[in-house]
Amino acid sequence: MKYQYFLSAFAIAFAAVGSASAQTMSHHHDDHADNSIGQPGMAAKADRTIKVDMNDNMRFTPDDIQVKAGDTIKFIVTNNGKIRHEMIFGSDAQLKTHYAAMLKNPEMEHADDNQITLDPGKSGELVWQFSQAGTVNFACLQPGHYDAGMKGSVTVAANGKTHKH
Ligand SMILES: [Cu+2]
Repeated sequence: MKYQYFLSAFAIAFAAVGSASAQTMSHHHDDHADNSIGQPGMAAKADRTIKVDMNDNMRFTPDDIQVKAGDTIKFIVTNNGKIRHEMIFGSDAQLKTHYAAMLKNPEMEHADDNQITLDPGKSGELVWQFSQAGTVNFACLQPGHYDAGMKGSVTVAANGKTHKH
């Protein structure tokens, strides 16, 4: 018996899916280097732990936080929504500038030590030391969220005694 083998050659075209990777731009903020909003803290030295909930109602709970100058706060942030949210500390001006940049480039990768970005259902920690009396703002800068009122503030009270860590 004679067997014939037919070999079919299939030309497989691999369509190069144009770099679907979103334009990734990172940016760094030296604008909080002046220490006015505080600085990254160490979890081991946290004076208090504050749980913050983020939700698709575009609100932080709580959105009004009281601390004392010098306090290191461990924020345990949870995204209980179905879309991405983030908590970013800054002055009002810093947040507005940053938000404008986010609107121009929504896929902008932004990561810094003054912020935490969380996918739905995720939790994370952000440890921050508040150094000066005054107000430190925070907001979610995902496009549309800031406009919808996803913001809050930390009131930093003067601390009479010298605070040493
Ligand atoms: Cu948000």
